[in-house]
Amino acid sequence: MALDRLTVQEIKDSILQKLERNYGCDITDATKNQIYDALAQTVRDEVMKRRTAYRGERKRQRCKKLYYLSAEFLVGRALHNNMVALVNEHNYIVALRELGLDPSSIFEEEPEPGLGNGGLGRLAACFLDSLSSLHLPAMGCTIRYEYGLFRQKIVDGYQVELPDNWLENGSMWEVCRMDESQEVHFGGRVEEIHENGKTSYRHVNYSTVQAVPYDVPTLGYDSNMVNMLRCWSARATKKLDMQSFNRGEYTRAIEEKELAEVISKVLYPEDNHYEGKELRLKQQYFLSSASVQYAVKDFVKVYGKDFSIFADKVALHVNDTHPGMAIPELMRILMDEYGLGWDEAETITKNTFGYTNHTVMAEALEKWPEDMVARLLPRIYMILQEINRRECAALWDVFPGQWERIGRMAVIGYGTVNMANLCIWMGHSVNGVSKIHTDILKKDVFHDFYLVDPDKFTSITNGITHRRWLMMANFRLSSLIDEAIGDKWRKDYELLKDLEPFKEDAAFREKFFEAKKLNKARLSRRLTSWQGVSLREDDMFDIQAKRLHEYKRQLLNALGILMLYNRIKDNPGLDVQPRIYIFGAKAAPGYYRAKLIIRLINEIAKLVNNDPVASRVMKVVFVENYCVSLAEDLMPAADLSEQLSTAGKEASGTGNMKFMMNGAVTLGTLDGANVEILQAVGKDNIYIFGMTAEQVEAAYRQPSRASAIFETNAEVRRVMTQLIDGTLCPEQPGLFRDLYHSLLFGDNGGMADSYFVLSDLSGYVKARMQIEKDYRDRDEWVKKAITNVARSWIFASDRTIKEYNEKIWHLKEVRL
Ligand code: 26W
Repeated sequence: MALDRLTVQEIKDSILQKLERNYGCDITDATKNQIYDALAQTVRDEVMKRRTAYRGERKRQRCKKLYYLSAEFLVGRALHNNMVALVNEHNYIVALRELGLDPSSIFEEEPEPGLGNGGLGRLAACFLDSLSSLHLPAMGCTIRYEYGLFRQKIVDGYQVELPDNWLENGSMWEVCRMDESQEVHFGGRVEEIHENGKTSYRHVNYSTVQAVPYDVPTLGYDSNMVNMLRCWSARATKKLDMQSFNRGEYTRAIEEKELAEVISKVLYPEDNHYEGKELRLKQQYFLSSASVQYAVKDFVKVYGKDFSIFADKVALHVNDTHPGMAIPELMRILMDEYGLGWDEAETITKNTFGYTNHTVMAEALEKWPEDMVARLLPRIYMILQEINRRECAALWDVFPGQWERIGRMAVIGYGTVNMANLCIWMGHSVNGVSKIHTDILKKDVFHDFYLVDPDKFTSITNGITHRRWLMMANFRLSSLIDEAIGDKWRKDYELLKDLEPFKEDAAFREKFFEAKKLNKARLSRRLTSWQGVSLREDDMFDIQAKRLHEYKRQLLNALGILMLYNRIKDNPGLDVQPRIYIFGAKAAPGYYRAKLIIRLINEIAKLVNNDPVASRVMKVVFVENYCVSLAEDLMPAADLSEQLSTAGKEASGTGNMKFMMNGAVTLGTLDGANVEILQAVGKDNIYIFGMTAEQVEAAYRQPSRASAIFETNAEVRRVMTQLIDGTLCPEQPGLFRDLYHSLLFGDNGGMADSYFVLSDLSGYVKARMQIEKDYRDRDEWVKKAITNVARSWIFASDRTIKEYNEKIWHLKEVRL
């Protein structure tokens, strides 16, 4: 049963009516924000109607439900996306135009919820979108951070962080469910109780934080299926303690309240870097406990206390180890609240949990100090100890006498609680996010566990939702695809394949090229209003957009640009393809070197853009505050996608897929999903350079080649010298000494150039020169671009979710 779509007239009437009712104004005197409100309410009504139609259906059909637990959900703006899901974008756009409004300027009124750092959070959002569109029952669970990821300003070339107060004016899309609040307990101690020959445990003297859920509906495309993203917000349970307040102890009364509420105050801005902060552990347990308590209650409501079928009806998935405390939490609830024995609880838990690993960076793996866990979560700690005791005993049978190995694999060892070990040991499935990443997990990071139980390990390559990243972000290309192959690909992503033959059609190629150019113009307009820079639409757009990290090697890109600049200065007649180099990247606020690289890029931009000769063919732009909505403008405008990570370090990457789907050609290393992009498009439609993961591994065991490269390669020597001779930032010639030093000598006793920037620089610049040449053959280039779009179906998150479902979750579709 499909619900009717609103007509243009109905949409206009609804907007006008809401303006009148809510604000007592009409379209002529309404502010943009009021219009956004009226429009968003109209769309929300339509989404909620579908929610009502679906409501209760999953329970009636007694279907299994997935809880996808993730400390981050980077959903992006909802308004336009929901119009697309309602398959009514066209009518909405026409209605807005007929009211004399510019749709995109209304969309920009919506604050973007920045509840994630990067890849992992955005992946969770794409997954929920696909789950809904595939009619699979699921709930996303996360934290409703009052402050999302910081907003980035560039001041004098440096990154400055500003708070992201995205909830300042409330959010249109969330529904508060006070009735489903949960209590989460911290601190206190555990009492042992002996009764009728049985031992049980009681947690006492704890302090309580209330977890209040705010649900955000996620509508499936062209369907009535709505899955909820549940965002838990922390509240003090006790209203202000009026007695102590009256006694004059104002500050203590208020302090207690704030201490509870600080838990959901702010998202930690570190990406791929772990620090054992107590508040972070509190956040993680808060999310885990509230979500699992709810999942169990929801199960009991439908199925009663027959826990033997729990794992058939509930799947819990931990997105990286951050919500891993959900594992002992389920054990606790089953044993302490429902009286199950250890063995039964353990079997259920193991059959319920799946775990995805998203990084092999050693500094990102979570290990909590044992005493911190013991103090903050005493009952959970007891359970972890027992898990550990049994694990070590079991491993002793597999690896007799191998204490060192068992120590490495232990849930508790060397004074820390090792979260990855917990998630692997206590779950039924572990997966990597690309083929090469899974291979590295099996061979290296989790090799010991792989030996014990190889069947537990699977590989599922990441994906992105083509609805947001193609249909919504790139309507020009999307309508062109409709014209060529019809619009069935929108529901059935595999049909994108059918686009491939159109690369031989000259008229289609021309239109494709024009669409790209219009997208470049759109980006240019946005950047003009954003930060006052404009771009030439005829130039090649070369973009690297992702978090700033040494392993992602923005430095390689920057040094490559400097090298080309030198070549042009030496030879002003050099025939080069005009190109705009665009960077978008946030650095973790405490990551000194990453921030210095941002400064370097901005100094290179100054040098190049102000040079009369170089600026004719080069321009360097650092876009401020890279976020989801900026990505939606960047990807469709790109000709070239820079994916430069040191091989073996990037688990998958998903930006690479977004660029590809929008017709950008990849320049990348054999890392993460780049390997599979190469497989999909063939070597003529991608540019691969640099060391392989095996070569990188071998190089760690050899002395560094950095100084040899420096000594033998004059061009490398020159750019290196420019880092410290005042070419860049003459006022502060020593500014980039740290970068120079780390490349040539390494950090305190470590290896020089440990991310192999110098080793890969020549190969990188060579590949760039080849691209120069190839780009000028427009026909051939556009053919490559079309091939990339057509074969990007492999990287649709619908494909990814189908694989998760077949291998791990086993959910059934709920159809009305
Ligand atoms: C505890 C600190 C911390 C914070 C975030 C450690 C690790 C993370 C994330 C796991 C980092 C992350 O986002 N990883 C990215 O996950 C993407 C989705 O699978 C991959 O595409 C990226 O390659 C990976 O870097």
